[in-house]
Amino acid sequence: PLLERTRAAAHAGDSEVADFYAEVIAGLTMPVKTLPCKYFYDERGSQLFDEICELDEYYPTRTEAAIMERCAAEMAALLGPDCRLVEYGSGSSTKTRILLDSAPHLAAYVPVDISRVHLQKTAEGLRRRYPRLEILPVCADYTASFTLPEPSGPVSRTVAYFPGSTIGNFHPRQAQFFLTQIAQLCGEGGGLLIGVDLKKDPAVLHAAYNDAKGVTAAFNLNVLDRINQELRGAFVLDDFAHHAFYNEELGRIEMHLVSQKDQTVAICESAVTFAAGETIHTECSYKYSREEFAELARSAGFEIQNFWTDPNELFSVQYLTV
Ligand code: AVJ
Repeated sequence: PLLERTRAAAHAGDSEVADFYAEVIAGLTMPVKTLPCKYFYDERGSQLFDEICELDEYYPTRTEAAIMERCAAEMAALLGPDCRLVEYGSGSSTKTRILLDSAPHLAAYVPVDISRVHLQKTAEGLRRRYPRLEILPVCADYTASFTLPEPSGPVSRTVAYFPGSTIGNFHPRQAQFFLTQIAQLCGEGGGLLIGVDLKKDPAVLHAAYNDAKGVTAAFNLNVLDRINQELRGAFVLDDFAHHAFYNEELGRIEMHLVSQKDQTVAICESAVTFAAGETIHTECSYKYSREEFAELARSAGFEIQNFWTDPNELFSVQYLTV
């Protein structure tokens, strides 16, 4: 049975399945059922996310890339020579390349990612494209503390890069804590270049998370399929529906999976009961006004140095210093 396998895996030092199982059961036995959004990103989920990024309705990816294209030289100048650039979650190497193309004098580029496979691929691709750049990958959960590798040459400052508005997945308290950790890692004279999605017309937000082709729905439902595959779950995907809406009071998009009937679903040796209409909360995506994010940054020990946005003020890239 799975539990024996997971125990064996945990014993072998690979506790991934055991952690997944523990978090799924913990989340689904809470009064308001939840699942951590990090589990969206298995191979299929990552593929679906890439598809989301291409959708007409999903403005963040292309808007952020356009800001990077337009302002990369200015950003690179702020990093300055001999900067150690640390990317949190090295998934989106497209935006990184825009930055690296403009920043030829880095001390090193340090991609940090929890997925060893992802990390190796990113590092290989970048080594081919930037043969003179020192690339020092770190396999770690970037929300925990990790040790920064030392480049072979001098380091003037350490700057973190956190694109994609992934900060929006954190509750404000967690975001504050996480930014504080980044400030500590970078230290005095260090900085953070971060992509932050902005508050806007709720209709635009609604469309971005309820696309006409149903890709976001498939992305949301995929987490149940992943539980079926990896944890011997028995979810029937047709018995759950994608539901995403903008919670104006809390300033966040919420994604849920709504049970379409009363049902009990087995997951390995556990069973979870759902009432018709009951939801699993699968993701929060917080949106910030310029002022709100400045306040959050200040509370974490940062000061806003630069704020770049697009003509419609949909998205922002911001440079914060310690
Ligand atoms: C990767 C967290 C920025 O919140 O917009 C896209 C994930 N969820 N569509 C976001 C996501 C649904 C995305 N982030």
